[in-house]
Amino acid sequence: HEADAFRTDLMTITRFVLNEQSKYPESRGDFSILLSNIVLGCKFVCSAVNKAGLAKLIGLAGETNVQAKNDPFQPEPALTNYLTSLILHIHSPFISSHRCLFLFQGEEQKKLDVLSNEVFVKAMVSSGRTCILVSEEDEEAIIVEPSKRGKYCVVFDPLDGSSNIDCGVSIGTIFGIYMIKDGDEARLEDVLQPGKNMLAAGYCMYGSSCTLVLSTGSGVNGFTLDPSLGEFILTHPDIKIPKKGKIYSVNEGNAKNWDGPTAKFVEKCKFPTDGSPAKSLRYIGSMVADVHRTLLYGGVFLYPADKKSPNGKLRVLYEVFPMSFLMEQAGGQSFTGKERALDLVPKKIHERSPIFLGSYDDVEEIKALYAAEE
Ligand code: AHM
Ligand code: MG
Repeated sequence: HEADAFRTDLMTITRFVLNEQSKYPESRGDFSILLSNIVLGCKFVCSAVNKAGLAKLIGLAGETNVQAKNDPFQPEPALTNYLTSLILHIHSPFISSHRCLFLFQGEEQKKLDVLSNEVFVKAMVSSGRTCILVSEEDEEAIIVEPSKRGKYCVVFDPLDGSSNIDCGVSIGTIFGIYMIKDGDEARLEDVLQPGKNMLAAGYCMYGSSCTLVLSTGSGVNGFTLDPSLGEFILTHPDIKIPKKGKIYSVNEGNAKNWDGPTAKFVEKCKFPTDGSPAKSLRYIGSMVADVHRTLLYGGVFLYPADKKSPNGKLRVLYEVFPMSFLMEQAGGQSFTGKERALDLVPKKIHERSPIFLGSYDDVEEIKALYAAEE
């Protein structure tokens, strides 16, 4: 009756986090509350992302969309009504449905990232457990007003992979959590800390299923959203990345501007000289999806420096650090071309860094190529 037990005794993310919490008798549950608000944000974004494709049709019903009027495809009024009610169905304690509809209308579709940001900021502030928030969408850090302050700093990219939004390809949310001693004295320096000081990190991928991957510093666990329950269920306990992989993942369109070690590494992936088989190339262009595959199947994901962008593209605080934290917790490595990524000390909240992360042995090879260069 193993199968029965599996179906009826579900390890939800809430139960999982409470179990973890019970290991620390002195804990007052603040972290669990913060995390449940992050989970709520992810569920909201997931629901919005799933409806985004339909939102284009809704745009046809509205008066504001110029493009739509010239569109030869005009849906039946009944269909339009049905879709409108579907979109209006997005209930949230944070945003009125009217606002949602506006954000979803035709030309405004890209605003999904703005909507996601609003949801996350509000979920974080209303948790009463945060003091500083850094979002990829906001130029300045948000210092939470004193009456709602707690001791956690959250850095996040509410909807990463913007180029994939309009074509329905996987996108995701990335987050990292720091803790400070005294929330009352929150300062910007509290988030300008090396990634190794993070308490927890994770991402949620809005793909063929909605998957949340989390580390609180003792391994990595993956949860899948069961839409019928509205709960994330533990589906990938204790994820370990294969020691060596068969896949490399990089935007090769930038190859002409790469530095020597990056170019040599990719060349070796395609034309190995040690008798091993050539690696396959997989590149989605959504960091969450590319890293998720790397974590499960092994291999290496890189966004290196190039002549045009000497610091690469990806942001240290809410892209490089959380993903590096997860990689190390899963037994892999993460390297900037100069040092262990988690040792980096950011000077600015939106700072960028080159990044090479994935299977231990593959990153070891990259490190050797950079060492040989010196
Ligand atoms: P974004 O913040 O505009 O979404 O950019 C971040 C994304 C990452 O998800 C992805 O790894 C990378 O940009 C892909 O960049 P490129 O299109 O240059 O290959
Ligand atoms: Mg991003």
